[in-house]
Amino acid sequence: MKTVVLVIGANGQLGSVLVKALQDKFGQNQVIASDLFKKDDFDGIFEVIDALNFDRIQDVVQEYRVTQIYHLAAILSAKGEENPLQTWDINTKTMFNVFEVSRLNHIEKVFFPSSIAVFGAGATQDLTPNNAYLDPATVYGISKASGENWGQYYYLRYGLDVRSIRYPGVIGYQSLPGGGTTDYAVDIFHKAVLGEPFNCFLNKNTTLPMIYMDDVIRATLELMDAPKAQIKTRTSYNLAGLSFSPLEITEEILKIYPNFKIKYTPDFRQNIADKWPKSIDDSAARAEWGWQPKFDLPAMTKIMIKALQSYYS
Ligand code: AKB
Repeated sequence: MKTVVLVIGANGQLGSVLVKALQDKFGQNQVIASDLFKKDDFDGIFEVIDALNFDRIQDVVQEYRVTQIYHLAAILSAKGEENPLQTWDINTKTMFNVFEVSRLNHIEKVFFPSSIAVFGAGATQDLTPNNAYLDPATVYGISKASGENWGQYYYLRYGLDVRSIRYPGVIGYQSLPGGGTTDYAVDIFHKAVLGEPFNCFLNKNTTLPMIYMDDVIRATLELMDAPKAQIKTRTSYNLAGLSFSPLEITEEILKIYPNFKIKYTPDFRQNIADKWPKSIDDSAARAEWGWQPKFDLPAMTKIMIKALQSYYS
């Protein structure tokens, strides 16, 4: 059967880059991008979908004979704390809509992103294992921990092939993050290239797991391509790219912009970051579907700065 992919949340930081990667892989006519509105510069097939609307998702799935769904829409960790009950509603209702539409329409594979936000104070922070205790302290984290388990439930109960990765903070030049605790690590590059000082909302020694965009896109496609028999982890896979603190990324930036200035004004996001892992044990992803990250901090910094220099010039 011809692969037809529906991406829900295609305007987001990851979605906008993933859609292009999927178009390159399957062809533009086999990728349906969707979000609450269409961006003017979007190239390809686009359908407006509010993922809270079950019927609308199902209509698009049936119209295009969709075979795979990537459900990327969610309210992230920091933004989600502004209105906890609404965040829970949106994150879980959209997730159930996607799982139910997928079950009822015999979708071949579903990608449900989870996050390092599923971990809380009960998990060891260094090389956090895949099966660590999950006691998330944000609504986003609770919704992702629950979503992972629902994904496994749909797999065990209905045979729906749901696959999932616990994303670290994603860093790329193509798009901006929105509402996360790791967003600083993208903003800092924009400020450096613009020659502006940066006010960091985390303190300088807050080490968090991050990943460069090319690595995370490749990881997502590799997981979705892996033979079903190799996917033994049906909740979600830990995925490591690199880990660094605001101080360490600043030191890299200073090698290129020696006059770059940063100050630290920790806010409520510091409390969120303090409960997250510092580094991730992703040995299950490595063993079961061959995951290998390629980008370290110096390489990523050079690419980010070069790309943003040409964007702003
Ligand atoms: C966030 O900071 O909320 C996200 C995430 C780690 O899932 N980037």
